[in-house]
Amino acid sequence: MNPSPCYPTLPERPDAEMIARYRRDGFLAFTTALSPAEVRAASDGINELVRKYAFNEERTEHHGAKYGEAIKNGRGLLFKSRTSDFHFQVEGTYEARADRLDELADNIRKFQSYTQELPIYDHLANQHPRLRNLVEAVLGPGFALYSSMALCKPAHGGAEKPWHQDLAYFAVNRFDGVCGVWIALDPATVANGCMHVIPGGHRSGPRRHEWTRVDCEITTAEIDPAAAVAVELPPGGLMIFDGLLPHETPVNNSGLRRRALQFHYRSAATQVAPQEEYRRKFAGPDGLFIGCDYSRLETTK
Ligand SMILES: O=C(O)CCC(=O)C(=O)O
Repeated sequence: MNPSPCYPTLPERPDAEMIARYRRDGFLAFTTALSPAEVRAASDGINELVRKYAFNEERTEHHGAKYGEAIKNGRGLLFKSRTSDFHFQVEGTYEARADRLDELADNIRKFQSYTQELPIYDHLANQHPRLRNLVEAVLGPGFALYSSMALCKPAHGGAEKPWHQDLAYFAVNRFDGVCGVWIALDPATVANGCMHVIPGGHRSGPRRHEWTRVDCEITTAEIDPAAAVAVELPPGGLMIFDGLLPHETPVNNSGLRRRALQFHYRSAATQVAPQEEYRRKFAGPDGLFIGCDYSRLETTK
């Protein structure tokens, strides 16, 4: 597989050549974007939030109860805040114990809605000047944070996130105004499950997704793995990508965990849409929805 070329440093403002490349390829990657201190604070923050919420007074729920035990990425204990939307999911194969919270922090699969939990996450998502300039260059002024979701891939088996387009999940009224920012907190390599993308794949529009035993993923026939490139990044490296770019991260079979933060943004012109409107837009030639249909999962459980 070809490695993807990265720019060395996230500049004060991206230049026209970078933005043209983003429009053509659907992504840009920078080897250095965060300072080592920001990386350390963001990574330590994961342990801090695990110590705060795991096995405390906040609710715990089994993810599978909602999304179906049959789906690999739906398994794993879920810890939720009582006072905010923040929650995190433990890797499905890991047995969480209240007396091993740092070990538990190394076995988290997913963190969600975390930007207001610690100042470092608010800083990175909403205030980091170079990051804001990058998102503004892509989406235009007046963009807004749409979601914060981090996948942490534990060593020795952290689950894959199969090929998908993020807009298969996001109910919005237009598809040209969403981007994701993915930030490595550990070295992200092919061995521990770095990002893989199909350059230019965003330009073909929505692709058909289906539920498999692992997750909601693009139908195999609609992905050419030979066209994929791996985006390896050191801690503090960053990738920005279009909401329609097909991407995946493989299983982490290495001995090194792979934590990453992720923020998604929408342009000022992009609004959250009613489900019916969104489903009519993220549709195949027959007019039927081809995104991630949770109602189908509920009925096929
Ligand atoms: O960080 C990862 O492993 C994958 C993230 C991703 O593709 C997603 O959350 O949509």
